[in-house]
Amino acid sequence: MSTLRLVLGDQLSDSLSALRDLNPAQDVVLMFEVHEEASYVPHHQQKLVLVLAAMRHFAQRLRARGVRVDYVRLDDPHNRGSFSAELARALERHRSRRLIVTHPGEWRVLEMLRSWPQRFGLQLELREDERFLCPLPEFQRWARGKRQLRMEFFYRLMRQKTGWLMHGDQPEGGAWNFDADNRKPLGDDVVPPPRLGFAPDELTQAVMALVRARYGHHFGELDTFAWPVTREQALQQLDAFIAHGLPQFGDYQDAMRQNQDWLFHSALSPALNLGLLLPREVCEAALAAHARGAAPLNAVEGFLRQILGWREYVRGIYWTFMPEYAQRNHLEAQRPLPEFFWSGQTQMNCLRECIRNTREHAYAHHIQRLMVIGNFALLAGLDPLEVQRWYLLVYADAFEWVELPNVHGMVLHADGGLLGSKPYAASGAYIERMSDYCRHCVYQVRLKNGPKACPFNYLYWDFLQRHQDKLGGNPRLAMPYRTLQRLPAARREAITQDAARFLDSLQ
Ligand code: FAD
Ligand code: DLZ
Ligand code: SF4
Repeated sequence: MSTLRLVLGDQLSDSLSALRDLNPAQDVVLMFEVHEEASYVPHHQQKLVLVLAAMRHFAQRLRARGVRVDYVRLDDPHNRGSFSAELARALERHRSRRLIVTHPGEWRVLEMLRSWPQRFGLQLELREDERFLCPLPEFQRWARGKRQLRMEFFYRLMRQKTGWLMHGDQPEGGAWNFDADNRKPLGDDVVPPPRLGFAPDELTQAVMALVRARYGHHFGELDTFAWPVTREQALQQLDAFIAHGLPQFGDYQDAMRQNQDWLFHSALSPALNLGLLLPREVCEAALAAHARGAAPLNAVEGFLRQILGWREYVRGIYWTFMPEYAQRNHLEAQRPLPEFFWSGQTQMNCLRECIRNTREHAYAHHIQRLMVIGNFALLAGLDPLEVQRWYLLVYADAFEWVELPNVHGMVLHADGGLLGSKPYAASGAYIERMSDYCRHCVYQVRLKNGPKACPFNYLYWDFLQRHQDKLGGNPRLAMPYRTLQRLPAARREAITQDAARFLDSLQ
């Protein structure tokens, strides 16, 4: 009897555990394009093209290796539209009851897979996703019994485990992190490298036509699609980043500039999350650049921290605390998402610019996601479920295991401080320091109150006032709370009124 091996849309890696020990003479790889996955949230059109085009190219790659692939296309007239229904059809076609799958990236899909043995009388082998650097049991051993989890300590452990940037048991350069060096605003004379875009080939163009026809009403532009959809392209993008982006990645990691959508960021997250690149090889490429003197320590450490640290950490949090994690709303935020999250039509230039970027490329870099859009969602008290859904559908790299902890934990503090010790709340001064957005804005960032004042300014203090009971005792917020206590009553009143006026105007 043949063994069926299901490969999901974000499992496009040669080394996938579900493909290990595959017998090409007997086994069949199943891949399904299904409407349910395209629409459980209405993904950005570029994200749909990315996933489907990468799946089709991966199927070609497997076939070229002599693997039998049973691939169901979205426009197949017999397509029943969901993983479960397509599996049922495949079981009839192949008269097999043995299925191997690698652990999926989403709780919803895991639950679905777990229902299959009983539903279909199936022998299911669920294999660990070995593409990550920290196996889940290892993360869970580390997390067990800890009252607070902190990325920094997890990251140090991972540095010791891998030996990356280590001299014996000491970190290279004498410090675990160089964040203080990594907060330079981008001077007008600094020119970031151009994006390495990939012109869609025939296969990708066919997917673009399909997505336009079926999902043309989804958020986002499609004509600007230029993501890598094959491993070869992803490797080219990695090489380009190592040569042109990495050397200044650290310095300008937190910077933002009007009409500059990529800066020194790698834009590798979609390729990483689909499995076209593995985190180990990406980290090793950066380490090799450092070893040959082509990238400084602050850049390479900063980059490593994102992948070896944050990426692995948020995955551990997701799988340790789901499904209850998704329901948390520590700050009891309930405001609906304002319309401008879709249209981009707001007078706040920083938000307008980050949403434009998101519409055009299904991409925004970390500080845009965290300190502009996320900061606004936090200060305005937007409903975590609505915010989470938005982030999940607008970004090409968004898969729930990585997106949800970033939104609920890092941005909204909805998890009550499990992922990070304090909310990343900031006033307009932060955005002014790290970008040129305020130069192009109708609001005045130096004004604290009144109709012309930057809304981030009064929203910031109003947020702290509103949540004094939950956040007032946080030692990392002691300084702003001391400043708040010292504000005259009239100023505090003006803050409350300005914030109420502004927030009411969002409806
Ligand atoms: P670079 O700046 O070049 O960083 C290198 C790599 O580090 C990234 O490719 C990514 O794999 C990893 N990385 C960096 N920061 C994080 C992080 N906080 N968590 C996990 N990995 C990280 N990242 C996703 O991959 N998918 C998401 O759905 C996603 N949603 C986010 C939502 C919010 C609210 C925030 C604040 C962050 C989110 N991130 C997400 C993390 C981060 O913003 C993106 O990984 C990054 O912007 C991708 O661009 P890049 O490849 O140019 O990153
Ligand atoms: C995101 C996505 C989309 C849009 N379409 C498909 C698909 O048609 N077939 C498929 O196998 N996977 C798709 N995916 C990715 C899945 O939703 C993914 O497996 C889950 O998000 C779990 O990470
Ligand atoms: Fe954003 Fe305020 Fe600056 Fe305008 S003034 S760009 S709203 S931070």
